[in-house]
Order: sequence, then structure tokens, then C-alpha cells
Amino acid sequence: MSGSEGTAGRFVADALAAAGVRVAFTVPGESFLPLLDGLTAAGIRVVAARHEGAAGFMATAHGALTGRPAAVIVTRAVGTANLSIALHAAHADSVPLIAIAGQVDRPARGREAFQEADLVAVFGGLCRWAREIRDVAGLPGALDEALRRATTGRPGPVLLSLPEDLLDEPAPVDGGRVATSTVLGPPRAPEPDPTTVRRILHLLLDAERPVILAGAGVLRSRATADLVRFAEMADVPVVAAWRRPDVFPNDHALYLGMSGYFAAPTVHPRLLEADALLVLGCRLNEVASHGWSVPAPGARWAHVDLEPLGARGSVAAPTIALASDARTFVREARRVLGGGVLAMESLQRRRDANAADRVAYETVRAVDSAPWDGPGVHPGRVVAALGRLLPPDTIVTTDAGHFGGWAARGLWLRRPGTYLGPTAGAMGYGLPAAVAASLASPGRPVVALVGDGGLGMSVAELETAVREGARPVVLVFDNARYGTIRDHQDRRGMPPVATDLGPVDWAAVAEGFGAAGVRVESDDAFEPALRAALGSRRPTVLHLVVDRRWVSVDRFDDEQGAPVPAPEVEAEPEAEPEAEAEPTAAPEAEPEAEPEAEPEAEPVPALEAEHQHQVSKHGRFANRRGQQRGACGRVAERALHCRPPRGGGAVGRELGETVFGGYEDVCADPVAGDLRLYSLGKQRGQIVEQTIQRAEEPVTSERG
Ligand SMILES: Cc1ncc(C[n+]2csc(CCOP(=O)(O)OP(=O)(O)O)c2C)c(N)n1
Ligand SMILES: [Mg+2]
Repeated sequence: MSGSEGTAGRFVADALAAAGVRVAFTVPGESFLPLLDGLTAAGIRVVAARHEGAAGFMATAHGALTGRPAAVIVTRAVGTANLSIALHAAHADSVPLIAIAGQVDRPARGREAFQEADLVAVFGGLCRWAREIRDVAGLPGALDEALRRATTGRPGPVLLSLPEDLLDEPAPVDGGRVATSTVLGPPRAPEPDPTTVRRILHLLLDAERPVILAGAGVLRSRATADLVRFAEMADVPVVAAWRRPDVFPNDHALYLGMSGYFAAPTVHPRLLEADALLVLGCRLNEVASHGWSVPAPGARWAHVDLEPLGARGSVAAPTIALASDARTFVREARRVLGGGVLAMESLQRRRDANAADRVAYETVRAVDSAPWDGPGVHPGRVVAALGRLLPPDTIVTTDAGHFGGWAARGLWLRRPGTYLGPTAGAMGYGLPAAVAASLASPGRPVVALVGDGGLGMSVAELETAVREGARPVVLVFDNARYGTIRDHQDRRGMPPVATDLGPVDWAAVAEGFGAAGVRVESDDAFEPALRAALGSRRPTVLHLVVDRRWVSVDRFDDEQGAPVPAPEVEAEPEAEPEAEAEPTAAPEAEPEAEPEAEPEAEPVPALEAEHQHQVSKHGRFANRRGQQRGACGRVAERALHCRPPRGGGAVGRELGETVFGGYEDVCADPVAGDLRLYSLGKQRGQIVEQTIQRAEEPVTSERG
């Protein structure tokens, strides 16, 4: 007998199981022990994650993929705060999710109890519905309501706050009744009115340039095959909503690409050109609608959605709104269309225009054509290789960041349910989502696309993957920076504050968590590494070294530096006395460098006389303001493959050794009393070599 037998905690677990919840992700807390015990007893798989945000992303991905809500169970204010990013993501993605937070004991509420917060007031706004339960008798009704709200209408996250002492109480006497029927399949709205369906068909077919913008509602209602047939019958092309590229087979002649960030350049103009638009199972968020510019002013549009929109800001109300799930609508539309006769002349005009649109789209969607022979991988070629090598049922997950632009434009997806991306743009999603996908579909390959910034936020979930038997292949596009934000800074002429990161040996990190890790530094090395990873029984991280000149799929910038080299494991240095407090040196203005003609040309420039850096007798770094071991020193540690010893300073290379680096600049460091001067070029976009010299003291290194 389990310890939770007969308790309210067990009652909650049984209700979740009866409703079709099969998995619960958690970081455990002492505030919900009977529930934790009850979940296992009720046959729900409990997966412990390393962070509640990741647990929430796992639950979100599970819900998106399967259509069934997962539970995510967290503790009090601290756990719920960590979870909140996933509540926001699940809401943005319209994913059903049952979040349960263990709350402080009822007698302690409102008295600054340990880890207390008003969870409903603070986090409920991120959810479709949130409630704190104050007595056991209220449990059945609240669970009923939570399940209903999560899964009907526009699906989304719900939050139940359950006081710890309540979970220990005996279960409700009559057992209560918890509705189950609403959660066992994809959400459905009432049968659509055939007259309204006919009007929508007229709206589309009377137009010259109609388009369907299809979103997650099509995926959730498993309507892709029906949509393909409907689009073919009506000869209306389809654009996928942002981060829903799997909604329609990408190799189909009627597919015209995905909207949103890094859309192929034909997509937005084509949407604006549409004189009639069917928005199907899509919420028309800012990104999918290119800043609410779609539907274009004056376009006639129909919104078919479980909860269709009214007028919103600058977007006029739909010409026709129909509350329906996508599949029911499309099936009805096919039925109606099957009995009708289409005007041959306008049909032929549309066909010709569609064919031209498709050719135009195919011409601009390629991402692998730019010349490149290193250093590092060509991100577009990586994506093209994925298109060639991944089995069609592979599930691809993505994190937020510019690295994803190549896949957004160039990845070929052929089947529904093969792509998971957060429309909330939440970093840290990619790996946890891949873990959840691999657990939900153990037989399918799963590939996570992540940046080095995003992976840093959830990398510990590699251990979760290993422990739980998930086998994602993680592709980390490493430019050693928050590249997206750096791009924004550059484009606004702002200095690069807080956007450069240090080097990480992601392969070693992966191995440390029990996964496999492989460093990939060239295009040639990628394919064999991917094949091996797909065949591996362990989760694998492929550390893709990306030159910083690959700013985005739309921007190659010769002025950006090469990637920061990987750190090398060096002998543990002697402990040194603690260095002075680190100054917060203001970033120096950087000169604009002449862009190079060819990305692969890497001349060694003359060093500029731009900065002066002094090295004191004590071997401390100093920049020209006399600040010790400031940004310059830390940068140098990175650029020189150095690992800072505990006491400050840096462990360097041998005298006479040639070092190279890029982007960042001069330093010196002490080793066993020696002063060794490195001068690395400041000119962006150029790799600079310098031979290590013994420095005189005091040293003033003028750049040049
Ligand atoms: C949780 C979260 N924090 C911050 C941001 C803002 N943000 C968007 S992209 C980005 C940088 C991503 O860096 P990385 O993962 O390395 O990808 P890159 O842009 O370098 O390709 C940041 C900080 C975000 N989207 N999500
Ligand atoms: Mg990055």
C-alpha cells in the first residue's frame, strides 16, 4: 500500500490519471509529498527535472505533441517562480498544461510563511485559469474546472495551488466526480454551421489571390491530411504560422513557407497580397502576422479557430468568424466543395499564380548556397544536411535565437508533429522539449536546435535525458555570444554590452552529464557526426563551432570576429592570493574595420594603436585606465585559451608560442613570475596571430 492511500493527494493523482494525464514533470518539494507518492501509485510517470522552467517546457512540449496535457508539479513561491516562463510559453502556444503548486499550510497563509506567495495573484495571470483550494470538499469541482479550462476552447495552462496540509487530509468522502471526457482527445467545438462554411468558401474562391494561414490548431486537431486535400481541391496555397512549419508538407506545390522571423522574403509580401485570407487554427500573434500587418487592410478574411478573434487594435474584425476546430471545419469544407462546381477560368488563373509563387519561394528559401570553407560550420549547410539525413518522422525542437533562422527558412519538414518551437520566444526550451519529445515518442529520432546561450539555460537537463532514457541529439550552434541581441546592438549602433560569452567545451559538458559529446569544426565533419549521433543509444551533443560572422540567415558580417576558441583543460594552477575586486570597465569604442571581400580571407592585420594595456610587475592586468584585471583581462583569458586561476590573472602559453584569436585584444599574464605578452588584434572579423614575447616591466603595449 502506498503512503498516500486515501489522502487528498492521492485523490488528485487519481483524478489526473482518469483524465488521461500520463506523465508529470517536477522538481520535488516537501509541500506535495502525498501527491508525489499518489502519482506513481496512480500509474503516472514522474520525471524529475533539474529546474522547474525546464520541467514546464517538458510539459508544454508533451502537450503540444500529444494533445494531452501533462502535469507539472512544483513547490511554493520558489518553484512556481521558476516555472513561470513555461506557463507563459504554454499560454502563447495554446498548449493544455496542468500546473500544480504545493502551497504553504493553510494556517500559515498570510503570515510570511516559508516560501509563501499568493501564487494565484502572482502567477495566475499567465494561465487560463488559476485557483487555490482551501478545503478538501472543493477539490473535485476545482479539478473538474481545471481540466476543462486547460483543454476546451483555446487550450492553455491552468494553475492549482494546493496547501500542503490539505494534501494530507482524507480524500473527499463521495470521491467527487472528475470529468474525463474532455481531455481524452483534441479539443473540439460544435459542428460548424454549413452556411458559414459555404460563406468562407466563397470568400476564398471568389478571390484572385487567396491564401490559408495555418497554425497549431491544425496540428492539434490532426487536420494536416485534410488540409492538404482541401487546399488541392480549392487550389489555395498555404503559409504556415511562425514556428508551425510542420502544419503542411513543405515539399507540396501549394506550400509557400512559414511566416514570422526569418521567413523567406517572399512570404510576407505574398500574405499582404492576399485579397482573401483564411486564418485557420492560428492566433495571429505579432510574429506570425508580421507585426499585425496581416491581414492587410481591406483584405477579406475568415478566422476559423476554437476561439476566433474579434477586432483587435489595428486589425479589423474578421469578415467571417467561425468557432470550430480545424479538422471539423476542413472536413466540412471538403464535403461542401465536393458537391460544388468551381469556375474553371478563375481556377486556372489561381493555379498559374500558385505555381509562380511556389517557384519564387523555392528560389529564395535555400540557405546553403553562400560560399564558405571555414573556420567552423556553415549553418545553412548544417540545415540542408538535416533535410537530407533526418528520417521524415524526426521531431525537431528549437530554442530562441538567431541560429534558428537557417532552420526557419531552410529546413524541409514533410510530416505534421515533427517540429516544436515556442512562440513565446523563450530561451531554454529546446533541450527540455527534446527530452519530453523523446520520452513521448521513444522510437523516433529527436533533434534539438539550440544556441550556446539557450543551452546554457537548460543544459542540466542532459542528465534528465540520460537518467530517463531519452535520446535527443542536441545541435548547439556556438558563437560564444548572445548573438541575437548583439545583432540588435550592432544594427542600432549600440556598443556590445553583455552580449559576449566565454568559450564552453560543450562536448565535455555533455560527457560530464553522462551524454555523448562531439566537437564539430567543419562541414565535412558534420554528416558523420550526425549519423553517429542518430544511431547512438545515448543523448548526444554536437558542438557546432560557428564563426561570428554568421550573424543571421540574413546577415553575414565581415566585421564580426571569429568564434572564441574552446577552452583547453590545463594543469591546475598554483593558488594565488585573491585579486583585487574586479572593476566594471566601460566598454571601449571599437573602430570600424574595413569589411573583407571574402569571408575565408583571413589576413593578419597590423595591430592598431588603439588601446594601451599595462602589465604590472605583479602580473595583474590593467587597462589604460589603470583598472586591474578588467574586461580586457577576462577577454584575454578567453581569447588565449586560458583558464583563470582562483587568485586572478591567467595561465598562459609558452614563450615563443604562436597564438591566434579574433575580435578581442591585448593582454598579458603571469606564469611563474614571467610576464608574457599577447597582442591580439582588435580588428573585428579578422583572426590575428601573435607570438608570445617576454614583456619588460612596466609594459605599455601600444596596439600596433
Ligand atoms: C528566457 C529568455 N531570456 C532572454 C531572451 C532574449 N534573447 C533572445 S535571443 C537571445 C540570445 C540567444 O543566444 P544564443 O542562444 O546563443 O543564440 P544566438 O542568438 O547566439 O544564435 C536572448 C538573450 C529570451 N528570448 N528568452
Ligand atoms: Mg549564441
